[in-house]
Amino acid sequence: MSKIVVVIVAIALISFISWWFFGNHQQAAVAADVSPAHQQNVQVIVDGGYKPETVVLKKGIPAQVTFKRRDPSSCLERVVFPDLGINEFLPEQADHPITIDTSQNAEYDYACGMNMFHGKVIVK
Ligand SMILES: [Cu+2]
Repeated sequence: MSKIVVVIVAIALISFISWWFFGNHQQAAVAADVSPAHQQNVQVIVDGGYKPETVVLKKGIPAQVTFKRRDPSSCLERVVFPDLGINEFLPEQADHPITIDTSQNAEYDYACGMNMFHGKVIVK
């Protein structure tokens, strides 16, 4: 009887561990709104990190990601897209749009100036 209990506990433990390591815990990505003027825009709030962390843009439609920095710390005052050669200052409490190239499928990682906080823009 106790053997059965041990086996059940072991199976439960293994399932939990594999869920923990291999399960999908990512927060949902947010898609940009496409306006009638054929332009897409999505807002990212900068406040102790990036919210949402991942945004999805439609390929082939001009796009801007508008960063709004609520966080006063200097850590998040710059946003860097290494693949796009973008390194810009984000004024506090203001909308700061950044134009993203949507001509091809891509995943652009971005980060704060010190590479501590990370986000991603997906074009597809
Ligand atoms: Cu930083």
